[in-house]
Amino acid sequence: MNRVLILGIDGYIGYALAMELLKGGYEVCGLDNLSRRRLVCQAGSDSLTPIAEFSTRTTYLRGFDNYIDSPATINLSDFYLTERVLREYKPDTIVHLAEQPSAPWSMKGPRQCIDTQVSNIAGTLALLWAMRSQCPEAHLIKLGTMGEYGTPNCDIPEGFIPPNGPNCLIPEDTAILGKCPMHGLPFPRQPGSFYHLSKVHDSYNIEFACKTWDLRSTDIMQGVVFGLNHPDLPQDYPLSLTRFDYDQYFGTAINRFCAQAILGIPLTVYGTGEMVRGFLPLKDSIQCITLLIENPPAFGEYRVVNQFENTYTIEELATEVEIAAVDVGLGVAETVHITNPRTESQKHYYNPSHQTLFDLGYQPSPNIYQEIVNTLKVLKNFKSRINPNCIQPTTKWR
Ligand code: USQ
Repeated sequence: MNRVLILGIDGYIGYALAMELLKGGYEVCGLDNLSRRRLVCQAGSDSLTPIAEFSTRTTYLRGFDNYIDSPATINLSDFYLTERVLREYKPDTIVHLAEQPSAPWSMKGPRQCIDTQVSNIAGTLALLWAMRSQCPEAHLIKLGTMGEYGTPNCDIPEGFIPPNGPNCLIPEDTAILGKCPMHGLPFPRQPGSFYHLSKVHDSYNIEFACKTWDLRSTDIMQGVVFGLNHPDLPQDYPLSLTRFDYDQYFGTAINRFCAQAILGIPLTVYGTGEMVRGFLPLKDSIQCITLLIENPPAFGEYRVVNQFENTYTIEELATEVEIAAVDVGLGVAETVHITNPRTESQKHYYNPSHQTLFDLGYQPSPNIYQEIVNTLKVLKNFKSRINPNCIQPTTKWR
């Protein structure tokens, strides 16, 4: 039996992942400090999908007989509490999703920036120390981001640092740059926000803990996730639908475009819209994390996987949402190009590898267009919940 501890179980991915794992027969336990709800509220917004209170969600999860209760609302950076949870629960796998996930939030001002880096980095550090003392054999699956790489003018590899650190021998045929790209040296990083930087710092800390304490970890460089965890509106939706954010801080590109199309306001493509990113539907993210749970790295190994279905320009995706909006009867959605609030390359080379998950059996959703259609069909039931005042970007990088 694989006992999985989900950190950040109340979030967009965490809650959906918990339900899927429970349905799949895993024993699941989860923690959350409810910061996502709090920060989205501070941003003047709320989940577009109605979601139950956390205590109601916990009661619902208890209905699956393989859900294991734990002290629910703790801060990871509270080392002694985190250590106690690991001691009592003894997880085989820890899925760490419990971080502040927004780049624009981290660029809003000094308070948001410092909170982002302190809570993300300190939380992961406390977890690493607690794993070292309580469950050094567990597999840490840590949510990093494709944004750790930025947009370098070269191919982006995946890779691993084998047990015993970078000094161990690498077989000659794999020690060729490009084939075994992380043989001892992490790939150079060019993150584009203080949030993305927090994930880079995490990556270095995790890699160091694996090398030094023989922990094992998969660091997921995940692309931008979109969509919902159900293709249709489920009857018990306040319980079984995950949250969905669309505001300037916590909404991501496609999800924001969907909310804009439902409201009948222009889709906000930043700058020229030629930026390329890896994207994946939420259900693909869950499938990939499940595959990683099933296929842990060796003890002492630090493994990096790039997790996305495919790469797209933002402009292409806005066009997909425009077409889907007409198909679901929302009327014509218009796209506007607004001044890019971020400092980012708009026209750039982008060629990240993403073979590892395919080798593990990842079967991507055949059609992201259909995912967008399904998302719009469910979300249009909740049009009245969209607050148009929290959509336009006001936080600028410079
Ligand atoms: N963008 C627009 N219009 C919008 C919103 C975004 O053109 O209304 C553009 C941005 O300028 C950027 C791209 O879309 O070029 C992606 O932005 P995003 O807000 O969808 O995603 P990002 O800020 O990169 O962050 C999100 C998640 C983060 C995760 C990351 C993966 O919030 O937690 O780490 O996606 S990645 O983008 O691969 O770094």
